[in-house]
Amino acid sequence: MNKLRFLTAGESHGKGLSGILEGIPAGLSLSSEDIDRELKRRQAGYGRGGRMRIESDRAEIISGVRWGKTIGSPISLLIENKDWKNWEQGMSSETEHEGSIDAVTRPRPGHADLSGALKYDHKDIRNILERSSARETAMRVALGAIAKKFLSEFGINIGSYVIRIGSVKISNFKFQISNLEGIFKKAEDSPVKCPDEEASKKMMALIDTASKNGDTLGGIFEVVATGIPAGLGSHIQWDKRLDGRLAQALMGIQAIKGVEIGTGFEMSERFGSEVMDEIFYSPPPSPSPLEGERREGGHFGFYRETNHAGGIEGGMTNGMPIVIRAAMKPIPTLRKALRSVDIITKEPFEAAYERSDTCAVPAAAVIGEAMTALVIADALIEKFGGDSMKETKRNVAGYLEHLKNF
Ligand code: EPS
Repeated sequence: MNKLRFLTAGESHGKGLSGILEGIPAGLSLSSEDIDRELKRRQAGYGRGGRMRIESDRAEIISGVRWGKTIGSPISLLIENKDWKNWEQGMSSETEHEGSIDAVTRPRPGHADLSGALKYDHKDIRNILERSSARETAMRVALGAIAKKFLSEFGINIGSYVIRIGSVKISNFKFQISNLEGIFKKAEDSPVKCPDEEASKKMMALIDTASKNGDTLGGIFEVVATGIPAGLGSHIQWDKRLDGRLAQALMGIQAIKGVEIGTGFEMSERFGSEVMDEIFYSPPPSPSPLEGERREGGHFGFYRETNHAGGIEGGMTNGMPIVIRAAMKPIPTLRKALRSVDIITKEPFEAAYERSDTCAVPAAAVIGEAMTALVIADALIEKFGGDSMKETKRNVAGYLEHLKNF
């Protein structure tokens, strides 16, 4: 069975991040600009701290691409940490530099610090925090950019926007498929990635207040994927269900504590008759759904007028856009003191401050897009296989023809 899989490596203040993506068919056009554009989007966003002024992420393609096209072998990437120059001894792999910086012995509540130190038997929490840091998400976004490029060849597009930061919620907002491009564009123009201008201003003011108070903020973002044919994922086994796979991917982003598909939690408060997406039919466009105009959920005849299910029923895509929401907790590194206990002296103290961000929800939305792209690309490759883009496209076209004639 064909599969898309990836790994990342790298510490936040180490030399850099590396990543390997295996399973992209041969013949996909790919340049480092495709990747760097997404890296830049991740770095933007109001509420970031001093580190973002140091880094300006760029991916170097190490393997898997020749003369602008993938060749079918694993694609590996490198992203340099510019901050490394300040940590060359403190994060060195050489024994001779041992002890060149003080050990971190004060675990920050809300971080991986204490559990990681206990589990890996480290008396220096830096050995945990360097990898648990969200710096690692730069590589996920880079690999996700490749998945996005791959999906765009099949008319699948993924975007995101922020709908809440702290107590400020988006208003003046109605999700409309026909208006999605406009929503994405407005979000891209907002410093907090929120398509509502008024709410954006309030969100920024709240971030300023949090920053002034030495505090931090979380929020909620929404990822939407369009152009997806019915039938990705499967109902036949728990680990094949696409909603479960997406939930894991989104929940696996640092600081994400809740994931919802479609109107998830809200649905649970309503009657069944109010929240099922009723099924309609109108003949598919001629000559072929691939060439004809695509209508979300309707380009193969069957369509829905609502999307409470968020594009997934029975663990399978149903042809409607996939809509996922993820809740990020406030960043746990804060200047405001929190009580904790030193792991060596066992004495209580008020948690030590490390430089950090005030709010990273806009960045998390871009990371959410990347993780969504990697999962959907995996599901597409699993269903259609193909070692070359030509073969995968032929397989997809054959399936779309089947849907049309169903
Ligand atoms: C992070 C802490 C901050 C963030 C970092 C994630 O870094 P530092 O400890 O160097 O100030 O800026 O995010 C990034 C470096 C990034 O590229 O997003 C953490 O502890 O998770």
